[in-house]
Amino acid sequence: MSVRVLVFYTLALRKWKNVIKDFDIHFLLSLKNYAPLLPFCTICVFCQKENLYTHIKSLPMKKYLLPIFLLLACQAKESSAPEPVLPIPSERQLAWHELEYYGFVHFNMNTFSDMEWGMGDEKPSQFDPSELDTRQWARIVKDAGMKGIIITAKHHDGFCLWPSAYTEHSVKNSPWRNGDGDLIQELREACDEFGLQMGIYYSPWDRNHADYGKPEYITYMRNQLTELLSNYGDIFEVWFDGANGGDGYYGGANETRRVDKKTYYDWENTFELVRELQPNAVIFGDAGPDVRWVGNENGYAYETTWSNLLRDSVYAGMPEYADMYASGQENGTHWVPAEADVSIRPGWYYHEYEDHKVKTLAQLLDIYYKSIGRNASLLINFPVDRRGLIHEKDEEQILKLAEKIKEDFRENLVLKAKVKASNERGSDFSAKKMIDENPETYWTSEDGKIQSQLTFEFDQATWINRFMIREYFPLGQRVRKFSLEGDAGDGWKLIAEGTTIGAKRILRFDDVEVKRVRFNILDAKAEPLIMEVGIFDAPKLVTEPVIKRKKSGEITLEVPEEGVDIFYTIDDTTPDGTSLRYEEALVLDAPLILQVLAMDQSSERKSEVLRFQIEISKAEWLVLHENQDAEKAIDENPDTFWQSDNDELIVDLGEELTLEGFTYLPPQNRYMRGIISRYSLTVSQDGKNWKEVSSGEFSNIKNNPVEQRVSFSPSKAKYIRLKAIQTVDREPAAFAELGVISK
Ligand code: FUL
Ligand code: CA
Repeated sequence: MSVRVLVFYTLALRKWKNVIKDFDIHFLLSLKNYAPLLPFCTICVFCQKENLYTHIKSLPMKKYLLPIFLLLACQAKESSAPEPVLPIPSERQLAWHELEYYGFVHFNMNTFSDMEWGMGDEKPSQFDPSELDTRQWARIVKDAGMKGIIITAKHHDGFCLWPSAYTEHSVKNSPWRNGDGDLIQELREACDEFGLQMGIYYSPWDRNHADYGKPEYITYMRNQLTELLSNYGDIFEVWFDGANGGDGYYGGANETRRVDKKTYYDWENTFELVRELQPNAVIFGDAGPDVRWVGNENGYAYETTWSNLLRDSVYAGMPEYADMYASGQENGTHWVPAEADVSIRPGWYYHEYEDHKVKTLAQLLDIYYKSIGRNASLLINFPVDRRGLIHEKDEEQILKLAEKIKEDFRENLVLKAKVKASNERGSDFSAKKMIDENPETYWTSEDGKIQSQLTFEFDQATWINRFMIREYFPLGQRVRKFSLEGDAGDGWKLIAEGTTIGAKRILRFDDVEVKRVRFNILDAKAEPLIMEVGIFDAPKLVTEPVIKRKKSGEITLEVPEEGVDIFYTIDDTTPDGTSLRYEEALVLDAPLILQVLAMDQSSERKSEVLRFQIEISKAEWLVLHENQDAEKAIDENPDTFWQSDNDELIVDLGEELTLEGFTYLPPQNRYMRGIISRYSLTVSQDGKNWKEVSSGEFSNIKNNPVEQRVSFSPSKAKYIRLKAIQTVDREPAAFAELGVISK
């Protein structure tokens, strides 16, 4: 073939490629094979030729057509979709992946018994919400941007939220709706009204049922699942909890009967039943089979998170699961993606004493980025309260998160960039497919080309701090190593690096100004497939500073994001951007009032102003107890405490002061023991002669274990002694922190 002919072919091919860009290439190819069989010319219906073949024969340039078709054919072969890399998701898993974010509701007997794991001996009469309103849940969940709700139909204590025909331990024997209520049905209606999906949590472990541990219980469980999965419409997820107190830690009604978690539930047949009744529902469990537990209850997935799992090595409730399997395996045999579950409060169930412990926006945002941003779905729990409502504080926080997520992803800057890939597998898989906002299209490279660079170039220097990337996972998860670089005009600099991508990976980094961004795929199991890329410039998170104090008296103020400034005053005026700027730890001449404010000067956003009463420092204080842990009662750390075996705490203040009151912080850990409810406070100038200056009760401290502030008439003291007259649980008195109010 002469060079001229070759050049001609190439040019002709280019032109043809443009013409047929939007044409189905397979259709054209089939024309080549079947043209003689067609009754008339399909391409040019007006040419009156008998068929395409006779048309081609009549063309003057016909001798070039065959080579062109051949070249096209080669081209077409090259741009056929790559082979899948197993394992790949099933249809039901694909549908589940689209949800990404949904709500959990823990509401059941524990709400009324004030427990996390009820014993199973509770009475149905205890279940009595006063204002239960599933529409309120659905409205909040919807406003939060979530796509569904999973409800604890039956928890470990065995109480059922629907009137099951197989037990008396259910709503039908409760005062709620005079025993005519069906909470699952009410939730179904609310979900339908708000366009949400509904999922069912069902605890296999049952502390109430007399047959638990025997084969009869398995029949009971299947009967109940049949009710739940037949009578309430489409269920998107069936959540089987792996917890089982039979591990020996917790006593309970039937704990004497140990079960073999691997075999007792006969999962194979139980799953088959679920499949039969709800073929589209995914089944959640430690070992899947469809969706797996992330291995912690903090809502975090791991930097490396594979959707692949060595599923046959895992069983629900296995002790080594979290360490060995939770992050998935590159060589995992089955597609079992991770779901991160976390409660918006410390407990899964509502406890009034956690009203002051609802997660902050900074914490929730962190959870969002570390779950959805790390190839997991996110399931945030609302401990619905005794009224039967999501608590106002929980609502406020979850809506703040929704607002912030919207803000962070408001504008996808990638749409303003020119995008290029180091290699493309034909026009069907061009780099543009990563920014066409179509989840069905993707960029990929030619066979064998694994290491790749994706470059995004802006017209002008642009500030960025988030990079989002998604693999086209229907053909398997592939990428095992990547890096992200930015160039402001003076060469490429590393911004971030990592391992897995999966369904979605979001990289969060400090603000950087760039003209170009380059995403390098350094290693993958096969040709990488990228469905979507996003680049964002999220506004800074401006929340009130967190204050911390050391025993030395030093005060530090912290905000979650760099670049946000803190301003403060100590003269009782309200701080603003012209006040003292916080730069290093403060040592202040207390007592005084410290007022603080966080501010992002670039956007002028401000936090609320916080006011702290700063008391004299504890630097010179001594606890008069032999026990070395006693120090924890005055170490200015709210998370440490000391439990005193004689119910009292004596402190030497180091100098004589005029006191006007004292403060007491009860323990703040999850299982607070020894909270003082009635006390006596005595003071002394010499450590020998004591005088009581205050006594009484800390009302509601059990339900609201916040710092207690008590005033008394001014008294001189070098020593103080706080003695418990009574503790909430009759345990020895515990002190997280003792403080004074001085003149
Ligand atoms: C755990 C249970 O023991 C907790 O009570 C809660 O339901 C949580 C979601 O799962 O395994
Ligand atoms: Ca402490």
